[in-house]
Amino acid sequence: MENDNKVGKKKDLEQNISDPEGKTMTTNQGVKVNDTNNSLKAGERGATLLEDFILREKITHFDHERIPERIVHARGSAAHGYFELYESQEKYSKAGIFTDTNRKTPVFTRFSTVAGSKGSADLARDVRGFAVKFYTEEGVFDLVGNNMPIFFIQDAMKFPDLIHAVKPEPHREIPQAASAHDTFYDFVSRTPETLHNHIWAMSDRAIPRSFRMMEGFGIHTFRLINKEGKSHFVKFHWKPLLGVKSVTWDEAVKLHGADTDFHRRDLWDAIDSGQFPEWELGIQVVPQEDEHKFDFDLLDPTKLIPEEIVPVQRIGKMTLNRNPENFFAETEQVAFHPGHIVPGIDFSNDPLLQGRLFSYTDTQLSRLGSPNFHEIPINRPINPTHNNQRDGHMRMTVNKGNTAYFPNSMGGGCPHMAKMAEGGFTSYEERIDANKVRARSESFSDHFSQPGIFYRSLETWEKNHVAEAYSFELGKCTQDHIKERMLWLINKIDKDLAQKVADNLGMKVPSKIDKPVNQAIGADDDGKKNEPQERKDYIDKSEALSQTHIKADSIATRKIAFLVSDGFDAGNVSKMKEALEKKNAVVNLVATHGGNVKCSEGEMHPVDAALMTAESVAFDAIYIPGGVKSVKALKDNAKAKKFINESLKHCKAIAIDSEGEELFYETFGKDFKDDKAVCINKKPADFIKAIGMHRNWEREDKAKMIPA
Ligand code: HDE
Repeated sequence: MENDNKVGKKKDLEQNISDPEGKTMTTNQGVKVNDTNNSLKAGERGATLLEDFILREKITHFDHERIPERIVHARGSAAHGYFELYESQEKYSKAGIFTDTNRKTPVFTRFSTVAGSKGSADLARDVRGFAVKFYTEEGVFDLVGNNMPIFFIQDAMKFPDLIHAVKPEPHREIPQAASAHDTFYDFVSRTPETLHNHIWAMSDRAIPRSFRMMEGFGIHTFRLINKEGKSHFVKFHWKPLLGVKSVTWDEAVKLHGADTDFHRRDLWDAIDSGQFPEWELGIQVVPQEDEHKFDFDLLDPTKLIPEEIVPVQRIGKMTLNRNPENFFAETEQVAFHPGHIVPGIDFSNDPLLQGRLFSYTDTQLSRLGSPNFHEIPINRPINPTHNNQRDGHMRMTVNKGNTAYFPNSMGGGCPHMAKMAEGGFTSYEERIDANKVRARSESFSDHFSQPGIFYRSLETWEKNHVAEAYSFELGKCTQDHIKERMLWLINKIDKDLAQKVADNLGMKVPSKIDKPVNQAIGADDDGKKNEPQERKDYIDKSEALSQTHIKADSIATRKIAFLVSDGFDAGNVSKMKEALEKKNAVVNLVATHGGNVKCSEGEMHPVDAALMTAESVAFDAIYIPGGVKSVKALKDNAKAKKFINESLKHCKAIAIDSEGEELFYETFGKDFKDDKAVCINKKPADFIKAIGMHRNWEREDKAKMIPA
């Protein structure tokens, strides 16, 4: 069902799949191996012989198994799927994926964190990468975006500085996958263009519940080019059908220990169980003539276009429906590049995008080791490629003929160049008349307005989380002058926010900072000053920026823990299980012991997780059914009580039936009897509604007092 387009990527990859089932072991040269356990020795206890080609081959290959991890976005997970277009967008673009509604374009999508190493924890506070490779019939198109609509910096020149500042401090390689340290804030506090992306990173968007519950953004302004050669500016969006959901910071911290692979596992399990994640592709289109109609510069990647000003049109849907066969071959070796575009799509002059166009091929040369990385199965296009590029490390293609140049007559002039009518790529002919300058446009100097709009758009619970995140991060910094500069800058975004953070830090919001302003903001002394402009509140709020307004109350794929022990009420459990599974939620029996657990009817049920290995943070909601014996055993189990207290603290939905009440009241539950998401002896439908809320944030202030 996956790819019924002309040349499916699945079929293409099958040529390279190696299945060992029923096969004999061989060396890499195809010689059958009779013993892979013992090396060749001079006598049973003798020295190993150099001639042992089987040992040498095995060890040599092992010695070279690792390749350098990505310098950024090293930690990631990916899946295959397809993209379908709802309606032709030919008025904007001539690209096949945006005009042909009969296509099912194969995609490979990789999600990632940015700062951490390949083995770091999934729940780090960080931006998430959201990179989609479309294998279109006209070549590969990569949309290499993030889960936040803006970036930290405006010019590619500053990328190495940003990354060096956030990565572990170089003298002692601490901290791993965390921005909460001096060097990052030293940089941020001197580079106010970072403030917009930074406040997003302080919000709950930086600790998603799941990759499947995040938005994606192309960030930069790109161009769409139609058949007539007319250009429209475009911003790309991915809108998840499961809504945008996050965990609390306390959960994120606990998940670091409980399940470092939480997001990776979640993506894999959902696809494995047939619950395919889906995103709609949205576009914000701006006619060429409107380029200068905004309060910000369209080429500035630290700015978004509020959806109230230019609505997002949903033009198609991506479904991820197949897990990779092999992590290294596919997820690790996939090479994305914002410069991989097809006719009908083009770049804007965003100076960050322009720099990226260089970086991505360059990095593959050291990461994958050869200019032939496009031949690796996961990277090769589904349409044939022909050109005069030749040779290099690990070349796979066997090129025929004796010409590798153009023009040629000896090869019949082949491969010949494509005419435009045959789909040949031509760049948009933008007129440029300018001096060559190393400078930044004055229109890039507004750093406070959009962080202000973002903050004002959040609901109270989201604002509280932002204030707590700033306080935590700055609380981890040791240098007062860095914290002061940050407070001074936050104050420019929002005075209340700055005051809250200052109170938590036990500091004052400075009315001025010691250093000359230009030093604090990163401008130089050479007359090229881009003084930050004062905040302009050109709009008050944008609803689309708050998670609260991104409605999706489906409980599909949500994990519900049923806390049980022997003797649990069989009737309650089967009624609740049936109702939840009908809505595609995942029910896990979490018991006081492993193996099987006996219900009140005497039947044995397999335990999904024993309490000793299970943590509440791995679940979205909990259910405590009745059953006298079961409840008694749970009452004697400290972990069961911790499980309930933590779930309360994290504002999760909880259902309790019959004798289960006794256990609930032995926890902090007794203070939450009337809570909106606590369902005591209610119908399964009420519990389903409570889970659909994701969290009852109204509970948060009181629940924070639970010392779990
Ligand atoms: Fe990247 N980025 N980036 N980046 N980026 C990489 O490419 C770079 C930027 C993004 O799952 C690297 O193959 C520069 C913005 C994603 O494999 C590298 C600049 C956005 C991924 C690189 C940026 C991104 C990368 C590292 C500033 C959002 C992971 C390994 C000019 C729109 C892709 C690699 C995957 C990966 C460079 C800024 C997204 C070094 C120089 C802005 C999702 O080439």
